[in-house]
Amino acid sequence: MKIRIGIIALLLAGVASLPLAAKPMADIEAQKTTQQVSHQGTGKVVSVDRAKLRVKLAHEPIKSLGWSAMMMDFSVSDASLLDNLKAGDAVRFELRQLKPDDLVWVIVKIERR
Ligand SMILES: [Cu+2]
Repeated sequence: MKIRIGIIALLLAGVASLPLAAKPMADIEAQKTTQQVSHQGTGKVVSVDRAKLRVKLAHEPIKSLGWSAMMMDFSVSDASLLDNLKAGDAVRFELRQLKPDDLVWVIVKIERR
């Protein structure tokens, strides 16, 4: 009798704790993925400013952002992204916002193509 009650208690504890532990985590993950939208672009390096962590690109249109082709400066999320870049390189890159409603798009990935 005691054993059976113990098993039932264990089962109830397991059933009760699973959804409680799992659901908030799932919600947090869902929020992260919706906030971290990224956009892909291609273009050419015009200049690299390693001190300011910036790169000037002549980028092709980025349809997902409604941007036409233009020349502009981008900040990079990490100095190492600029390591192998020089003026004239054809590149593909990925943009993300640091904060959800930020208007500033930062390069989080860039590679020669
Ligand atoms: Cu632009």
